[in-house]
Amino acid sequence: MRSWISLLLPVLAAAGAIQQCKPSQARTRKEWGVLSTQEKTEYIDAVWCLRGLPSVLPNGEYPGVRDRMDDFVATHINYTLYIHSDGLLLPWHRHFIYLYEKALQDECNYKGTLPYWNWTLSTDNSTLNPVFDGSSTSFSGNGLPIDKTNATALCPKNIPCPTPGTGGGCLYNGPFINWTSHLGPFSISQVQPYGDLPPNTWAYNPRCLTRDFTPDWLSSLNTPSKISSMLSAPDIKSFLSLMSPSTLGYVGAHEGGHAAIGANMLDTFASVQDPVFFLHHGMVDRVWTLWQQGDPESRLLALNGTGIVHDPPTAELVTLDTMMEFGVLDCPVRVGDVMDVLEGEYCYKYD
Ligand SMILES: *[C@@H]1O[C@H](CO)[C@@H](O)[C@H](O)[C@H]1NC(C)=O
Ligand SMILES: *[C@@H]1O[C@H](CO)[C@@H](O)[C@H](O)[C@H]1NC(C)=O
Ligand SMILES: *[C@@H]1O[C@H](CO)[C@@H](O)[C@H](O)[C@H]1NC(C)=O
Ligand SMILES: *[C@@H]1O[C@H](CO)[C@@H](O)[C@H](O)[C@H]1NC(C)=O
Ligand SMILES: *[C@@H]1O[C@H](CO)[C@@H](O)[C@H](O)[C@H]1NC(C)=O
Ligand SMILES: *[C@@H]1O[C@H](CO)[C@@H](O)[C@H](O)[C@H]1NC(C)=O
Ligand SMILES: [Cu+2]
Repeated sequence: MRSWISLLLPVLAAAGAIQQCKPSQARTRKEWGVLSTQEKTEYIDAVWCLRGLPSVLPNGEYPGVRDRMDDFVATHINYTLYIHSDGLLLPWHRHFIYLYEKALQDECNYKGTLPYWNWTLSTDNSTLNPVFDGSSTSFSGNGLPIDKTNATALCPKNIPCPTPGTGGGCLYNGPFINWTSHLGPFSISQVQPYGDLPPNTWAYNPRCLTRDFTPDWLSSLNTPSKISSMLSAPDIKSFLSLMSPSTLGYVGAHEGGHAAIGANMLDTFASVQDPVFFLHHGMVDRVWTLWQQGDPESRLLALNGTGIVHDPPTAELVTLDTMMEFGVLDCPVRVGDVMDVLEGEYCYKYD
């Protein structure tokens, strides 16, 4: 038996079936702000490139899917009710943003890695971060201010009610000023355990990309002290209670980032339509990775929660053998195969 395996190993390795990640060769995902002007431009160009490629999903069946970017949007919509506020949030989104990074590299010749948005860096009441300064090397800034007279305030149960945002309308500066959303919008009330996909889920509804900067969310949920509490959380359950609690009405740093950017980014189903989604989830994945690596023995394979949004009591707990689906983006993937960013297909680290 042993000799069989040792005979087979070089063959498999040569065929590419086994690619051992050498930690010293892992590629580094960096904060947006430390990239050079050229690196930023290359990333932004690659995102526009993906937008220009044809979708894999057939447009006849999915009218709102117009391009390769929308393959990612539609896949996320399709699995939304299984991958949020539960035990699949971290593993599913880790693989999802990896597939996006790979598409930028393989299909758009992007040479860099997926950047992330450091929630606590240079946040102020107008820009959140240089990611959003509206310059030609940003992700564009806020949306235009809209009348909020009749808007209903979004008030989670575990933080003070945030002051309403300062935007709400279309982007008006920066590289994504002409970016369009094609799918949705969907309502938060459609995010229900054991719910169905909303009616007309795949309808084509072209419109501008919107944002509504609401910094109060960050100052409650994504502060340096919240991040250090997360990094020192004794177990995955307490980690998740700060990152993304599953109880309905409660929020964590994951929700904080979405809500601080606001508008389209607050659309649980279709938030992927804002290209900055991937920088926010880069940070979510980074904090999870740093936590895991802080005590690999107890944390690397730690899971808690179910595979149904908001962890209803009757849903099954996620295990390392739970399979996750990615539609046309990839074959189903075992949760156990995404736990280590230096194993299997992965070979990356964060600065
Ligand atoms: C994120 O920003 C904070 C400042 O608020 C800083 O202390 C921390 O080192 C930053 N992390 C990275 C990776 O840039
Ligand atoms: C942002 O802060 C500056 C000074 O710190 C203040 O002048 C300005 O009014 C604030 N803007 C908003 C929208 O709160
Ligand atoms: C707010 O609601 C009131 C009462 O329904 C209505 O008269 C008003 O036009 C609305 N304002 C806006 C800005 O939508
Ligand atoms: C956005 O579209 C308008 C009108 O089509 C055009 O004038 C403008 O140059 C475009 N801006 C960018 C950044 O592509
Ligand atoms: C994981 O979470 C569930 C609730 O979703 C809870 O019942 C269970 O005890 C937790 N398990 C661990 C090991 O924390
Ligand atoms: C949505 O999920 C179902 C069930 O896994 C699958 O059959 C279908 O192809 C998926 N559609 C998309 C757009 O990912
Ligand atoms: Cu998501």
